[in-house]
Amino acid sequence: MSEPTPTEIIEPVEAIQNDAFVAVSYDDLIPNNVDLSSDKQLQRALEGWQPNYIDWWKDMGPEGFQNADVYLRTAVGVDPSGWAKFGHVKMPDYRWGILLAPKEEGRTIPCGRHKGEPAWQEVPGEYRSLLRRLIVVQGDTEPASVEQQRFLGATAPSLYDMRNLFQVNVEEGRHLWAMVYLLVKYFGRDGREEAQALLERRSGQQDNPRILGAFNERTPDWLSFFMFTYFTDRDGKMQLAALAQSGFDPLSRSCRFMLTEEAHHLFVGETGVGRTIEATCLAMKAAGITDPYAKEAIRKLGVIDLPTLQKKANFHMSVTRDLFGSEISSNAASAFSTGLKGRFNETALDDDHQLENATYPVQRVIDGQLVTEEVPALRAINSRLLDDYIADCQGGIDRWNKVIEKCGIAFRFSQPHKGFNRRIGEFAETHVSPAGELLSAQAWHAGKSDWLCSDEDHTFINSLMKPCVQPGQYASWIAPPRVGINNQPKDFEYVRIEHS
Ligand code: BYC
Repeated sequence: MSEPTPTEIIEPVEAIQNDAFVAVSYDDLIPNNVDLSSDKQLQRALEGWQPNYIDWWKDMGPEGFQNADVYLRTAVGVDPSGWAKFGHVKMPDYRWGILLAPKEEGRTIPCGRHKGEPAWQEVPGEYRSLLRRLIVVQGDTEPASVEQQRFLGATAPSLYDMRNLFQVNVEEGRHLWAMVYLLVKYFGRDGREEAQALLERRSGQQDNPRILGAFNERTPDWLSFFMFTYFTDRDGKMQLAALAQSGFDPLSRSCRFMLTEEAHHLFVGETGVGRTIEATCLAMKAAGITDPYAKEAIRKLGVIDLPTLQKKANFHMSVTRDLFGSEISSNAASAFSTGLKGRFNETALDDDHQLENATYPVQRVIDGQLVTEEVPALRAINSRLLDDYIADCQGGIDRWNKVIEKCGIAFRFSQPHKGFNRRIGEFAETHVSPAGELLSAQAWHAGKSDWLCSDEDHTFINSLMKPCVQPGQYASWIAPPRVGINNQPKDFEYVRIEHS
């Protein structure tokens, strides 16, 4: 899979409809395409937040590589046909900016009780706190992921991968800027306080953790990073796509542009896991091993056996499914019927977009049985987005399976049952196997190490995490990419680390 072009990237979310090129002003301290210099009060407030952001980046951003020159992509416009430029940059000098997709003249609210009314250009007063909460939750995930990944530079399997990590990190930083802009511009004093609090919560910290569960988990190794960028960034894609349908137009425009950046993160995840699988399959083939469960023999080759990769994927899939909230949720019903958050591909769906009388099938556990129940569709909005997410995950999994099939190995990756290893929602109180059987606590504990990585698996994965920083070299457990970033040659020096 070569890196998608911006046009491919935005297709699934019909993101930027307007062809008008909206250049980004790099003359201002804060690059932007929102004419920031015309609003001095806002400009001052954001320029006041900026040094705190840089302090946070230096404290909690990539550890040890702040002086390295990294081949980064910076947005220079929001036009799908040419919005980014590439060049070596030190990360703290990255020009984090405020970028909104172009305004669609005449846009109307796509869903809920205000459907068809002109999209809001200011915060609708009666929905202020719900809207602020959605923006804060979205914003909180961005610095959280940077914090989770901050130690990975030291064990990068190649300069190519190290560069991709840092690209993802700076763009998550930019996504934080996107939400902070909305808070500071539209929510006055409490918006400024929330913007500050976004820099104060810390992933995994007991006293002041990040808001959502998965963002307090550790990302201890590169395999976790690739799984995270495939599965958890995909929650980002789905949630941003739903927020891109917001009746609050500035949020919609922010999310539409964020989606173009998100596509690269998904690419990093899909190809990272795919290259790991490829290295395993090729090493097995060269050694004449056909049994994917010959764990010890496979691990001796310096690659990760496929069943362990499935276990790792099981963890990331289940933790990420929790990010959709409870399947049946009155919060989600309010967000939809107020018009603040739509569904995935809202405008393309063929229904009344109000759902007052509609139902949606939700899987639940009732009296110790798995049942599918028709639930009022408004209350099942999270469940529907989760189903859309699970369907969206399958494409990459199918492509991974093709790699294995090509090598003639009898193993296929699959998604565990929706209820597997859940902490939030309908299945939080039950144990469900990957195959979808309801289990006693005892049976769950007996099977757990077959379904999720054990300490021993983690120790093995960790033992492979040795840095590989010569241009063009790759660690044993991961295959080189097919194509370089921006078509650079195989031995390109993506990160110049001599000064870091
Ligand atoms: N952990 O009715 P409920 C991304 C809370 S990822 C902890 O079940 P609701 C990215 C919930 O906050 C996308 N708490 O769910 C990816 C609520 O608390 P309050 C991020 C949880 O409200 C990779 C209570 O439980 N964006 O961008 O319908 C790298 C009851 O809530 C969790 C968004 O999520 C949890 N997993 O939906 C970088 C979009 N789940 O408010 C970035 C914005 C629920 O009663 N957020 N709770 O104190 C939302 O749309 C909603 O807040 C949620 C929750 C979908 C997350």
